[in-house]
Amino acid sequence: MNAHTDPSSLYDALDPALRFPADFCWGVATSSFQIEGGAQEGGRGESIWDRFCRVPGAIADGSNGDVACDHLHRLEEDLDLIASLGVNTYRFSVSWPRVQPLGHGAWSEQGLNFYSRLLQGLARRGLKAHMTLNHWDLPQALQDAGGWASRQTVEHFVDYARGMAQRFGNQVEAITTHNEPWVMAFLGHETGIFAPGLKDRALAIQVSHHLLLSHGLALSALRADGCKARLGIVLNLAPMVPAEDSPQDVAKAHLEDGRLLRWFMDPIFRGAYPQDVLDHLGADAPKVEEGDMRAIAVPLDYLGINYYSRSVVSAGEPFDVNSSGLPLTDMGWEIYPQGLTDLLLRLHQDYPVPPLYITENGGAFPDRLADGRVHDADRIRYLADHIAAVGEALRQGVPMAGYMVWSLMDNFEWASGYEKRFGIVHVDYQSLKRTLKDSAHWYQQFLQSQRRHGAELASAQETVQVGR
Ligand code: IFM
Repeated sequence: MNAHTDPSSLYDALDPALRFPADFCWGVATSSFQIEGGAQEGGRGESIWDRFCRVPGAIADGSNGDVACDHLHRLEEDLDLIASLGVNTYRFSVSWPRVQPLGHGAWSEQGLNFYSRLLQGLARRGLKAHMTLNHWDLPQALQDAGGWASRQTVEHFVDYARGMAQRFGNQVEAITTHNEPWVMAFLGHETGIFAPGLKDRALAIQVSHHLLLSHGLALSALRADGCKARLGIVLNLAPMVPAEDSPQDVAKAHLEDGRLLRWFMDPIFRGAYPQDVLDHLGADAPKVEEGDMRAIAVPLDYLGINYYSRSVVSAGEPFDVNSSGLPLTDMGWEIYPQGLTDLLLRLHQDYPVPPLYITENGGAFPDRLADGRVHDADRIRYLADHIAAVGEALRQGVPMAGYMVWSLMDNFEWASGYEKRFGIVHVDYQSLKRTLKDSAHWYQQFLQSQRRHGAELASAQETVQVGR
């Protein structure tokens, strides 16, 4: 595709027959640490990511989240930007150390006030709020006391969740407990490439259990408190594809599927960890107390899925993504929209899933800002093809409720720093100026066409009723 194609013509890349329900949720997503900045302001406590960014070599470009996109000081401008896209939903996360600097005890009024202004600003613009409580930025004070490996953090999280829901539960459509527990547990505690940078498999497994437990306990507590928001969790999932049809590769793919997908889906929907993974873990299996599994398996109002790519698994040499012939994003991830349809169909078939949201989907590409434009045709193609993949799952009966682009704007991409750009809005990190990329214009037009279609549907229904 020509890199300078007019974005409006790319709407045709979607099957014109593909029209989503009028009440489908369309959004953009961000997270606190990746965009807010203002790290030392308003009494905000230190988070594990603040600390991790100071470890030499931990972040590719040596950067940190001190300023990030300066969203803290550009709230109104950013909310206008979100509204201008024509989405009906904004997914964001709360920085726990901003609202409760030590992770327990005293709350920060200034921190709470920021989210209060955020929610009022969304409401004024007619936008629904999907609020995530934990998108990785655990208060450092809790880490110092053992972090997610300690059951006390579970208790603190439940208190934090209750405090947030009591204050804001009636202003948000949905509350997500955790974003991507797999990442926090395993990249943070087994490979150590993410905060808090630990390398201990047994610890990582225990952390994953505590994240799940805190999710379940928080949901029950919020429901007992009468919280009206819809409650759920967000998992990062991918189909595991054996590199070869050999019994070894097939077995390895099944195990990796167990470690990524079934490790989280089974306890939530079946109340038990997958036995094959427990057997594989042996002495590293988590310590589970009486009642934990029941607590985890509380019903969800929705499940959020973050999808970026498939994983190709080999029992021998690691699979070389360059050999598959599929295009890659700037993260080196294969672009494979069919995997999203496959994943959604499989979840629907294997588990009694509630309404599903794609809470993150998008791609990093080597964007170039020139003459005030970013011609990110690759990202438009990526988004169009993945939205079509969601539409196909919906057509085949999967209860899809929404789709949110990752991300609203370029931001701090964790260990990759600011080098990888996922936004549909470009951020100049010197001036902090925001510029809509072609993909943002494309999304605007796509959503406009969805609204037109929704209006046509509504008027057709009216005609039918009047005619009766
Ligand atoms: O930027 C992250 C996000 O914080 C969580 N999901 C994956 C994104 C891209 O790596």
